[in-house]
Amino acid sequence: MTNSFTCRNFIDGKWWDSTGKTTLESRNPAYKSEIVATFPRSTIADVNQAVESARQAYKTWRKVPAPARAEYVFLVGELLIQHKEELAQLISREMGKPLTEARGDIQEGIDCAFYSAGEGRRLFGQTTPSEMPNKFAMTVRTPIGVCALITPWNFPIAIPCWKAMPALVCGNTIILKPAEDTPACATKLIEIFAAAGFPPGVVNLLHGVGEEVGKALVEHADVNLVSFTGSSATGSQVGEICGRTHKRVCLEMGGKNAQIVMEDADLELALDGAIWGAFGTTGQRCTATSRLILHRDIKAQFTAMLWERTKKLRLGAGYDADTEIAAIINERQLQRVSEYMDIAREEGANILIGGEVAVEGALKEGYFFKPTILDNVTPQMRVAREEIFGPVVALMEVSSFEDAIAILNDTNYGLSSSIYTRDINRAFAAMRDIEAGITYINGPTIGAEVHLPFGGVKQTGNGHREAGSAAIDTFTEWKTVYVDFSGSLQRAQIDNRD
Ligand code: UN1
Repeated sequence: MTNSFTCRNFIDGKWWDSTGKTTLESRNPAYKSEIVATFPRSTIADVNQAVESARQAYKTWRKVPAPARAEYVFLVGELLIQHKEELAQLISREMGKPLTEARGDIQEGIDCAFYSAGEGRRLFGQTTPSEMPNKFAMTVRTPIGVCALITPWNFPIAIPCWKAMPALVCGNTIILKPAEDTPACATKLIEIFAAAGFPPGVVNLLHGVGEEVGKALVEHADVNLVSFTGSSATGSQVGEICGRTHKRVCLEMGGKNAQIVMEDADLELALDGAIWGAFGTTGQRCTATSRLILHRDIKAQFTAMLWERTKKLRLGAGYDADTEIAAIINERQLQRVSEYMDIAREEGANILIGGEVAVEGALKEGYFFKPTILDNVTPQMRVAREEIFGPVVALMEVSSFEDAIAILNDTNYGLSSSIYTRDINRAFAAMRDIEAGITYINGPTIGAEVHLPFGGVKQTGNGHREAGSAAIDTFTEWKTVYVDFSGSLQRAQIDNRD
C-alpha cells in the first residue's frame, strides 16, 4: 500500500497549510487501520482568505469571454482522461467503491467537462420585440459571483465536477469544500484544475469540518451562491442560513427511490436492475433503489430470484478485481445501517438475507455490511420512509398499477424512480404520475447522464437542477437589457396607449 497523502488547501493559485495546526485523516474503508490522507482542519482565517481570493479573481474572470473560460474546463476533461486510472485507484482506496465504478465516477467528470465546455459557446439568451418603436430588447446571462460548492464523499470526482465546471464556464469563481471522508480525491481533482492553468483565485479548495468551514462559507457575506449535495438535515441548515442572508442556494438531498416491478415485466431484466440499483455503490447513492414495489402475482417468484442473486454477491475491497459489494464509507455509517436493522425488526419487517455487519476473514478489517433484503415492509415503517444509504432494499407488495404508483409517491422525497413493465400505456401513465425528478422505464434508478437535468422534487431539493443546460440556470442570473434608439423618452404602457 502506498504512503499516506498530505492534502493542503488551494487558495489564490497556491497550495497552503492551514493557519490552524490541527490535521484530520481519511481512512481506507476496506482496511480501517490504513490512513489514506491527512488534511487540514481549516479555520475561519482560511475561509476568509479563500473567499477574498475568489472575490478578487471574480472581478477579471467574469470578463474573460465564455468560450475562453470553457477552454480551461475542456482541458480539465483532457487531463482527467490522462489521470483516469491513477484517480480510480485513489477513489477505491479512499471512498471504497469498486474500480469499475470509480472509473465511472471519473468518466462522469470527463463527460461534464466536455458538455460544460460546449456551453461556453452557447449561454443563450433571448431577443424579443419591444412594445415601443425604435427600441430593442434582449436578455443576457450574467455570472453570480463567488460560489461555495459543498460536496459529498459518494461521488468524489463527479459531483464536484457537476458543480465546478458549469459554474466556471458561466464566469463564477469557486471554493470547493469536499467531504471529510474524501480529501485526497478532492486534492487530486484540484491539482488537475490547477494544471489546466485557471488564473489565481478562480478555483479554490478548502478542507475541513462541515460544521466549521462549510458553515462559515455559507454564512460569509461575500459568498453569493451555495451549491450543496448531502444529507437532508444539513441541507435544511444550509437553506436556513441562505434564506436569512439572501444567497442563491441549490440543495440536492436525500432520496427514497423505488423500482416498481409489474406482473407483465421481464423479470430477469427487472432483477438485473434491482441488484444494480439497490446494491451498486453499496447503496450509497442518493439515486439508489431502496424500495422494490412488487406486484403480488410475481412477488414470490421475484423475491426468490432476488434472494439467489443477493446470496452470491461478493464483498471485498473496491480495488480487488472480483469485488461486487464494497465497504461502507465509515464506522458511523456502518452503525447507522445496523441500527436500521433493529428498527426494521421492531416494526415487524422480515430480514430475508443479510442484516448484519460482515466480519468473515479480511472483511473484519473494514466497514462491511451484508447486502440485505427486508420483506413485509409497509408504507408507514421507518425503513420505508427514511434514507438508509447502505446495501438495504425493502420489498413492498401491491395488487394494482394504481397502488404501485401511490406507494411509490408516498414519500417525502422525489429524486429517482423506475418501473418495469411491457405495457406501453402503463409506462406512459407512470411517466406522468410518478412524483420524482427522474423516472426510468425498464431501467434501474441509478445511472443519470450529465447532459440531462439531475435533481428531485419534494424534500429532495429546492427546485434547482444540476447537470445539463439546467445547470446554466443555476449558475447565472438573467439580465434584461432595453436599448432605446428613438432619441426621445418613451414611456412603456403609457405612450403607446390612447
Ligand atoms: C448521487 O448519488 O449523489 O445517477 C449521484 C446516478 C449517478 C449520480 C449519482 N450518475 O446514479
